[in-house]
Amino acid sequence: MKPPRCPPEQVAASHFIDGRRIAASESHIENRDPATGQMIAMIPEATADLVDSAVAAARRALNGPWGGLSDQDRADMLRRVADGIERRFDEFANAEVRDTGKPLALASHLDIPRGAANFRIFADQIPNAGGEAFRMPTSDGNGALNYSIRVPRGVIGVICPWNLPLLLLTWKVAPALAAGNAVVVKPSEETPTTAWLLGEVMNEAGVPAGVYNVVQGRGAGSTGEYLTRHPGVDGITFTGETVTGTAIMQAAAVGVRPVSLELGGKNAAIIFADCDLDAAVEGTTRSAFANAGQVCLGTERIYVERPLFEAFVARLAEAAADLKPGDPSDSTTSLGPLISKGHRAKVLSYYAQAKEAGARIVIGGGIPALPGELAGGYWVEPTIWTGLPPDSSVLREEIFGPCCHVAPFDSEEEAIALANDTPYGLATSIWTRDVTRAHRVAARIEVGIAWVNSWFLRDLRTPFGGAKQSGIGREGGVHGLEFYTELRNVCIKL
Ligand code: NAD
Ligand code: 6OD
Repeated sequence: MKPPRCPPEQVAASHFIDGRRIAASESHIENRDPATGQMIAMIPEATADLVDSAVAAARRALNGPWGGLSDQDRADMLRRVADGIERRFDEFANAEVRDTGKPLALASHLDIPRGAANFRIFADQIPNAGGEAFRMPTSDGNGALNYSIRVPRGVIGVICPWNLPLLLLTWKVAPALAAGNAVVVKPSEETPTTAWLLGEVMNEAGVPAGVYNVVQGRGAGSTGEYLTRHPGVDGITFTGETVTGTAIMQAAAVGVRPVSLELGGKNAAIIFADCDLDAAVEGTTRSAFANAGQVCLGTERIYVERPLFEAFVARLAEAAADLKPGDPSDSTTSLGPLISKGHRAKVLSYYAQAKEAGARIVIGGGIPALPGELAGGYWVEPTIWTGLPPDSSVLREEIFGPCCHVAPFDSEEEAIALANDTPYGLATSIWTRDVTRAHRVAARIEVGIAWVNSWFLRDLRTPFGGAKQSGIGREGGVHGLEFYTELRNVCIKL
């Protein structure tokens, strides 16, 4: 099924405020198809006044029927939203492919199913949002009952990136709504469509107007900043680059609003010589190249125990050579383009730096030749390097492209030290048949998520988030409740 290359009026995402599509705006942003570079739509950009009306709509919803709903009613609504995404599955998948250029197969297996699953998992978590209660003695002998309840935080500003647009947006919106908040979402300016489509699904599911609002636009100096600086926003949840997270934290400091930050990574894989080589190659190929390397959990640094080093590099290079760039809607395509011309320039600058620093380019390093209209897209070759010094910018900075560096190690201690030698701390994957070693290493890697003999294997009830400069807070299961609710201590003298 080929996603339509529609005329702009058919695909133009709009703002969604108070249950209604708002298309008008003073300025617009070009939305280009990353696979071809062609313009597919003009997206309206929200002004400060429009952001203000979205925040006001969210506040009205909190003070209206939404605030009075029972937990069960909210859970039922979230399940209807999940059903609605599944009913319009193809529409969501095609929109995601058009906006991101990712292969339809990936959007259909990961992004859209997770979009629906996120609403179901957090609907299931609502009954677990209880507090605690204590009987305490008092001097008059009557005692007191001291307990805590969780109350919604209020209006939540949700700022999302472009790499997994629906997945990451719903990963925030679903728990926010489960906890009884109202949201104003700003999707990435690169990927505006599924956030807007979700507004229609919210209406179909009976979610009251104003609970879910979308404002389209850019970040710094524009819509994103208007939202994060808005005094009517009670908390900000953000996924994106660490440098942007720092700016958002500063904006949130005004008014002492809490933040939840899921930021960048420079993730390492550690491959021990006793691993199942086939599984390690398959897992590492996915972790380095899935979504053209544009996954925050992706592996850009690979450390292989020396006896396996040459064999591993050869097998990884074979797997990378098998990746097939092409029309994202073709079911045989396994590698999409990068998101934008600007991002391709950034990734290619690291390809140049690796070359200058004397890396051995095992495979790739350039731009693939693609036929027809695909020639105008933002493609790069999957690339593997060896031989870079540990202080190379290529090994220290997040690239966010389909590329990785492989280096040998001689001891467990050395592997741990290499993996930890980064300001980031999001995820790692450890490949070994020695279970004791797996536990030992997982406990010492400074990350939020350690996978053993797997990658991106998720039980959505578990905590997700980064250590060090990869973030603040945990999402998932009951853990996100820390951010999406305020704990209120009630003490009743008996
Ligand atoms: P980005 O930080 O450039 O942008 C993310 C969002 O923030 C966009 O919607 C953007 O418009 C907005 N924004 C930018 N500046 C802003 C500002 N000053 N105020 C308010 N909003 C602002 O990130 P990106 O390029 O869209 O995404 C890629 C990055 O996201 C990578 O660093 C990746 O590692 C990270 N990421 C992290 C996770 C995670 O879970 N840790 C998940 C996905 C992506
Ligand atoms: O699986 C998730 O819940 C999650 N937040 C994934 C993030 C991927 C980053 O690109």
